[in-house]
Amino acid sequence: MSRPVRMGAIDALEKLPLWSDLPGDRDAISRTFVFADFNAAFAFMARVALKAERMDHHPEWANVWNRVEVTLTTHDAGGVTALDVEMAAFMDAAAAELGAR
Ligand code: H2B
Repeated sequence: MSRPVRMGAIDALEKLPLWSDLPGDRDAISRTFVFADFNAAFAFMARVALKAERMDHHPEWANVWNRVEVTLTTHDAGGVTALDVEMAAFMDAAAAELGAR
């Protein structure tokens, strides 16, 4: 499968108002999701995990109880691509459905 070319965090963020440019040297975007409890946070992660497998595109993330910290970048491209925008938009929609703030 051909992989998308790098667009960079700045262009990606024009489409993703809830995301930020990851501090530091890596071309990546990040968002922290906060849910009501662990159950909602883990439901979010389960939905995203299935999406990640379908896309063959996987987030870097960490979970502590009701909080999920996400970094998206395309390792194969060395930076942010359309795959990250698609994944970020999917996460935004799933998180909204699950009542994230
Ligand atoms: N996820 C992310 N975020 N970036 C990648 O470049 C990537 C991936 N590549 N998941 C995939 C898997 C690749 O390693 C496999 C071999 O297709």
